[in-house]
Amino acid sequence: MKTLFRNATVVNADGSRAADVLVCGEKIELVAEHVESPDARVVDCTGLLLFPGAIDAHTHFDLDVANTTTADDFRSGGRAALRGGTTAVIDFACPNKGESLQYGLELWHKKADGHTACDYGFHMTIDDWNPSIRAELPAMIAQGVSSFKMYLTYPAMMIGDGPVYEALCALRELGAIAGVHCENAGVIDSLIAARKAAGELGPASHPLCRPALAEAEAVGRLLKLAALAEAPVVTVHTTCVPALAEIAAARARGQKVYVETCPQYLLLEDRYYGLRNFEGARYVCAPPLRKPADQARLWQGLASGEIQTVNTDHCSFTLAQRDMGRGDFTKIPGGLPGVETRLALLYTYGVVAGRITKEKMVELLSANNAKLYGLWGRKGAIKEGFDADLVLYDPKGEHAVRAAELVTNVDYNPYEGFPLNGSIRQVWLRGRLCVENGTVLEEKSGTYLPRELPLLF
Ligand code: DUC
Ligand code: ZN
Repeated sequence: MKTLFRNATVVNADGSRAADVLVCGEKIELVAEHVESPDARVVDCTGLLLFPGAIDAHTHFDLDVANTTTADDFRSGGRAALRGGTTAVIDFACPNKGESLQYGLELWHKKADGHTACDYGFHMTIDDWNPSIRAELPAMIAQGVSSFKMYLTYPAMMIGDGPVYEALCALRELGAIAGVHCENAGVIDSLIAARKAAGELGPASHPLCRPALAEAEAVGRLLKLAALAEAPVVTVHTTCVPALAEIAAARARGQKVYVETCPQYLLLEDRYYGLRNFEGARYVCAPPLRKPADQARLWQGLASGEIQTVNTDHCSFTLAQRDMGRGDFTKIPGGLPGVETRLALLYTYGVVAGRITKEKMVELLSANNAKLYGLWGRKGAIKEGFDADLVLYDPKGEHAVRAAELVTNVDYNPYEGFPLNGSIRQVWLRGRLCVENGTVLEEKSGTYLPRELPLLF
């Protein structure tokens, strides 16, 4: 079965062009100024932008956090992703300390296989470090897991500086890469104890206990560990001015550092934690939302190329789940929904606002994630031989984010009421029409993506 996308503006990271795109089966067969294919069904793309399917390389579906489980599992999360123009997610498989990586990988396959609407791969969390975990790394890579996650905070996850250094050495030897959550655990604990002692137990205390400098300290330390290990590394959900200064210093030393940020750090502010009636709880995530000056610096970092990817850290909880933290802000489960709104937010507040070009948006959402996470050649561009993952975006019109219209499994949205420019008309996954005008047509069309080693750039 062939499909011909006619008269599109095809947007890739390396340029845009007016073109026709011929899809045969799951793959893009031809991109050219004018294509004739009499047996193909034709999709008229006049006036539409054609983006490669976005990749969200930072989601947490069906994850146990703080005595509860994220509101979105692979069913609802995959559906929300696809509806938002994200045709592939890379979720974090997360064994508990004491469990093998293989156990964690199989558990995540059970959660996802057979009922995910978008394609999916897994990063593996290293929250324990010993000879048997080290010995499992090649088997993970053989099963398509070429990226790993480590934490410099959270007692249940962190492994300490020595093990982080050793793991970075091991991953460098294997050609894999780690993304690291950078916040200083000791400083956070100390600040939390002080707030509790002062009886300051509401959400307004949350950002005060996780200051920008505590993130920057951990970023700086990680980058020195990575320098010692001679390893490339990713700083995930990077939020602030001082963290970017540490990254610039490491690059000046000659290090390879890849930087991820998220829409919430570009668009939402720490003053929201002070909202009345416990509304601040809706925004609890780690690291926390920062200040307008940090937002401006992040946008500048996107435009300048200092930041390579925008992913969501989608980790959703309902308002009832958030209520678990009434009376103790440390018990509010942390994380925000985002997988369904990322593309339209970046288009509106990045491209239409003149902060980034549409080609840069595709680089941040699709191409760089594909390269860094071993999917390039299949995902991340509208090019011959790549998967036919296509988003037809109509730049005309305006609407607003409304939680009630979204399929993400939460009863609020942190961007409620934010105006959006344009809308997603259709989403195609490997040559199949899966979303049309907001309706998800295919619920289980996603397949597991075994990934190659990172393509360092
Ligand atoms: N931060 C969050 O806010 N949620 C999930 C994990 C994380 O690092
Ligand atoms: Zn995360």
